[in-house]
Amino acid sequence: MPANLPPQYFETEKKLKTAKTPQEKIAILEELLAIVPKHKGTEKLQAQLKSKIAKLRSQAQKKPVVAKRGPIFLVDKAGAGQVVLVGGPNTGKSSLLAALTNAKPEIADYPFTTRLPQPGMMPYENIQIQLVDLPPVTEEYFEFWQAELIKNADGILLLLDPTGEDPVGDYLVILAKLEERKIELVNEEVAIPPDKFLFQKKTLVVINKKDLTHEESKLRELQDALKPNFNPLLVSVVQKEGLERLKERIFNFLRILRVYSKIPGKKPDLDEPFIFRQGSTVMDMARMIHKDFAEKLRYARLWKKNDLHLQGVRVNREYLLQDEDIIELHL
Ligand SMILES: Nc1nc2c(ncn2[C@@H]2O[C@H](COP(=O)(O)OP(=O)(O)OP(=O)(O)O)[C@@H](O)[C@H]2O)c(=O)[nH]1
Ligand SMILES: [Mg+2]
Repeated sequence: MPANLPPQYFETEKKLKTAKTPQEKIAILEELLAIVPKHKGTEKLQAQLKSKIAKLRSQAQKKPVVAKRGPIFLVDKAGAGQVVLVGGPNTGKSSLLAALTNAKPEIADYPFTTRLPQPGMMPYENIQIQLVDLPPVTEEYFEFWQAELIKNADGILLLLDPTGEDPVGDYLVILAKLEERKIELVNEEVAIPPDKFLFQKKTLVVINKKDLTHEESKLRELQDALKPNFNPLLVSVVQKEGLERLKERIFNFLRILRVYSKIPGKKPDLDEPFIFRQGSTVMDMARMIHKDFAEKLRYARLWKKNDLHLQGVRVNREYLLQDEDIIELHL
């Protein structure tokens, strides 16, 4: 056991003894993982915590009947990124999933229409982004597995309805419920350190039902109540207003890079991009293709899909990839 753990670690660790369900244990272990300082001396401890979490997750999935607080539903990631739809009842989450993806969720004007997570694929230019519809979050209802899905996602789309009785109150309830599970919403610009990934979630706020929003003051009140630098997008899912802009915002906030691979002397395949996150380098691309490539890589040549001036310029292994780069690896 490394000596330099903060006192908070041992406080939290005590809770493990009294935790009963696998879900409770997972939550505590995740907390511990976040507390552990990230350096060489704690690598073993971090690995142990991660493997305990993985074991508990698979147990919980195999034996949903034993788990007192119910099963864990996880949705395998697909496409270039996974975005979960979070919001109160009737805010239009399922309507949005139906409008943007191939999925056919149940939509109705009563609350709790959605009971299980439902994924759908949203086409965006030459890639697909996965959206996952969830049951609503309310004061009384926020299942353990919903929080788990949110923590695992690449981003959150928070849907708000400004036509209800107390839109600001509904928003604050969601923030509070997420906070109970240690999830903090951050705006699109915040750079999240890797060890905070489970707990800080990039959030795009979408205010729906623009077509019914006639009370300017109520809308402004809701906008003012949002955390600073949340730049909400006003849409009407039913009238398909603002949806193209929304798709663009989803793509941008995921910080996706599409990179095309090119073989010397041949044309690149522009239909099948490799997907990276901002901050990836030519080395990461080589590693993804083959581990030998990463070792043997000497340099790369770069083309830009939309810039004819930059043709086959030589870049080094640390070159930071940009969206729509065309890369030829040289070993
Ligand atoms: N007027 C209007 N109605 C909308 C809009 N979007 C959704 N609705 C309606 O709002 C109701 C609820 O829509 P759903 O998509 O089922 O809402 P939800 O957020 O999935 O609801 P839960 O599954 O209960 O959490 C339905 O009657 C929709 O037709 C919109 O932009 N304008
Ligand atoms: Mg729904």
